Amino acid sequence: MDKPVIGVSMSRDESSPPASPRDWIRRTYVTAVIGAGGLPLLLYNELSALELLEYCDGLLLTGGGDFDPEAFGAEDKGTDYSGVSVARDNTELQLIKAAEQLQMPIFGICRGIQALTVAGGGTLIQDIPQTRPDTPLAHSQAQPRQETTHSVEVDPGSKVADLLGLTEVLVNSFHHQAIDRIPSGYVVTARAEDGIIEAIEDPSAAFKLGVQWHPEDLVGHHSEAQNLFRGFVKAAQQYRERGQNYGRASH
Ligand SMILES: [Mn+2]
Repeated sequence: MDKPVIGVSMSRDESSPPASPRDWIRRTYVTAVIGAGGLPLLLYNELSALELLEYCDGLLLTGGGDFDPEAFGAEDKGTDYSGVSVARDNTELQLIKAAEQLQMPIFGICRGIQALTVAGGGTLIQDIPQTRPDTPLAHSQAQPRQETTHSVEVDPGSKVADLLGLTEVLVNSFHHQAIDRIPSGYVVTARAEDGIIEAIEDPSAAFKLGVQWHPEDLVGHHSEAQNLFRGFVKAAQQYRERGQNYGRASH
């Protein structure tokens, strides 16, 4: 049986001086997609990667460094500039736009939920410790990636609750930014107990959602994490079966 192809965005190392220029990815994204029955296609940070999207049935937006605040019309108020890659920002924003036009399933993780936010005209809290010094939660945990450290309350009627099979879930947390203004077309479907937004989805789409935690690192440790990838890959399979992949039709 042919597998749905999942386009997976990559990090770009913009370290200066660039000792060894590279686009890279943490392997757990790849293994989580494979484990859910998908075939990952790594999307490098050049605009020609948009041409690869026609071979894809789903778009996975991975974690990584901060967006340039200019991308959402803000002044820098605590962005980690060492993590900013304008090439990555631009590539991902165009990938999202193209995937939206195709009505292709999209799943955003950590920076990925923030990418969906910026693409949808929302804004970001640029630094949680600076903006919310009162929060008792450590959203940048020091524990290993597969360990859960805070809980998230999930909207019972949401797709993310349906996939998780839970309305409260323990998550890992590796972010110092979060959604501020909600992007148009989305609803908030999960929050941490301090109110920080932890999931959004577009209720009008077959599969267009983002989570602020890192389920790819919880696969194999917490069964509900794999369910998010299964649901995403299943939606990609349905997209493929509907023949919405315009590339394949012309090859
Ligand atoms: Mn968090």
